[in-house]
Amino acid sequence: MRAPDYLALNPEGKVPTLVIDGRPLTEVAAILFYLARRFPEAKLLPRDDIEAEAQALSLMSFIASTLHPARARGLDYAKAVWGIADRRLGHGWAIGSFSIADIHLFRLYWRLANSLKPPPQTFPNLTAHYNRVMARPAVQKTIEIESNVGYELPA
Ligand SMILES: N[C@@H](CCC(=O)N[C@@H](CS)C(=O)NCC(=O)O)C(=O)O
Repeated sequence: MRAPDYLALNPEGKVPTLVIDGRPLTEVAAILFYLARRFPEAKLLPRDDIEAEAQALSLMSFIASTLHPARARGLDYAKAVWGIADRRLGHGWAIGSFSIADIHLFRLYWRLANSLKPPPQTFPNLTAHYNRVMARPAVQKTIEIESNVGYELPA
């Protein structure tokens, strides 16, 4: 990620970057938005419901700006902001039906769950959400592919 070729695509030297016909698109939230709109048959973002779309963007902005970098601000801060996410999530999917906001949230919580390993009752809604997402065949397939290429969680 520090190689000049990669920095030309993403000057921040971070992942992910999606290259669309040679043009780089960075930031998880933007990539998920692109994929949802590019493949509408996957039904990952409702159409014609401005408020639901805005709620998805709201949660993804919170995830990217607050949850994702939380560990760097210490464990107490991370616990506090993940607690906010847990309460905000409640019992169902992030915006009513399964969407890109659930994918973004799951991916970050998956890292937390498998590195810090908080007891399930610490974030009960996130734990239930994690289990529901993990049960999806596409997620199982992705995890299998990642395991086969030796993906390792950051410490
Ligand atoms: N705001 C970016 C954050 C991207 C980010 O922090 N990626 C991490 C991996 S999850 C990374 O590339 N870390 C390696 C590094 O910082 O060197 C997004 O939401 O896509």
